[in-house]
Amino acid sequence: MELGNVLLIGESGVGKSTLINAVLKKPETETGYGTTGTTKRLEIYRGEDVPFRVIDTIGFEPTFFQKTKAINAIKKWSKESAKKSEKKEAEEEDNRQIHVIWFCIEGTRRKLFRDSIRNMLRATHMWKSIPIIVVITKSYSNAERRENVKMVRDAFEKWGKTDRLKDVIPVVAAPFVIDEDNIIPPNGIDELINTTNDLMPEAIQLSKQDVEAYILTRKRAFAQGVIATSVVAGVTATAIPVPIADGALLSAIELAEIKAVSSIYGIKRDEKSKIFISTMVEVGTVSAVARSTISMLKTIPGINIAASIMNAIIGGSFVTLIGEAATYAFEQIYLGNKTLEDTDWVKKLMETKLADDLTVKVETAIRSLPAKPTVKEISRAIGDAFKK
Ligand SMILES: Nc1nc2c(ncn2[C@@H]2O[C@H](COP(=O)(O)OP(=O)(O)OP(=O)(O)O)[C@@H](O)[C@H]2O)c(=O)[nH]1
Ligand SMILES: [Mg+2]
Repeated sequence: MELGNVLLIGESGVGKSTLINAVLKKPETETGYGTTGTTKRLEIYRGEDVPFRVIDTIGFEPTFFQKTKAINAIKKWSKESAKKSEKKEAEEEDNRQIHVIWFCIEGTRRKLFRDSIRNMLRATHMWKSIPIIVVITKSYSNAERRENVKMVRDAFEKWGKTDRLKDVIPVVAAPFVIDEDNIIPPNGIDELINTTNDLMPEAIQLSKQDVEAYILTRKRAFAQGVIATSVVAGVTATAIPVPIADGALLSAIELAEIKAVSSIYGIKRDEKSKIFISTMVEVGTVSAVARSTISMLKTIPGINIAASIMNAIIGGSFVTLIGEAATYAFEQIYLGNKTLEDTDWVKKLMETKLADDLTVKVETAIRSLPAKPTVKEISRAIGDAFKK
């Protein structure tokens, strides 16, 4: 497939690599492009099922010299292809025209917005007809989003470049853990994918349907990320030599997890979603089914490990199971197959999941662990056991 090209610029540490990982499914770096000069300045990524590659500039530092070097590498990359296609060589890879530029700025450093934007505009003036999307990374604060967007728009106006600005998108590219009971999930990536797809040449654009399907796979990946983060919190909280009486220890973590997953699927915070979510937490922590599952797991025959480790594995497994149930439930709502009013349905869904083969998963996790496992090792073992 012919691919479009997105040029990604932004100073070191703003979150370019994290953004690429959020947007692209199974990102891989392309090899065989660079001559030695360019390989150090560019990293080119492509992913599955998406019609564009992303060109990450390395060393796009504040100094003019560094920026020039980074930009020259891109110019060279583009030109090389022009030469090649003149010679009718490398026909399958000759499309090196930039279609969109993503300007990355960091939401938490708004004092720098105006100067960063000017720097990026200057650096990319040779692509002056190419549309720009400003990506405001690390947009953890909802309250600041609107004002940040406005500041970006004002900056473009001030530098007289409003016509180049296609969109300003605040994003969170990886889960941000404020506290074990407060996780901010990825956000804004779907809009970025949509807008970028729209700016690709028509011949390679994904259809509305395909872009929706692609976004759904990204949402699933984000939910997995939230689950992995929550599992670490769950394992940490339960790795204490006190028996879990009723799973109540986990309810704060599970609540944060379910809320984060719900937000990935665009579920609004209101009375209905509150009831739906608390139903899930209740079944997953203090219900009769949860209790009997916990006591059953604690007495798996033939297992002899420290009570604290057993607790941690059970805790982490519950968090995983509930995260997976939440992913499924909110996806069904997102797709319009279910509604937030279907609380009986979700209750049953949770109960069925709990009654399922949790024992096998817990056993698998236990057997793969060393004698004195760390939180990280336990969390990974649980993740692997659930993947099977
Ligand atoms: N939790 C969270 N962390 C983020 C996010 N975006 C960036 N970070 C963190 O910010 C730091 C820098 O992010 P990178 O993606 O490496 O930034 P970069 O722009 O690629 O940096 P260079 O490669 O040095 O130019 C890392 O510790 C990331 O984990 C985000 O959306 N969520
Ligand atoms: Mg990077």
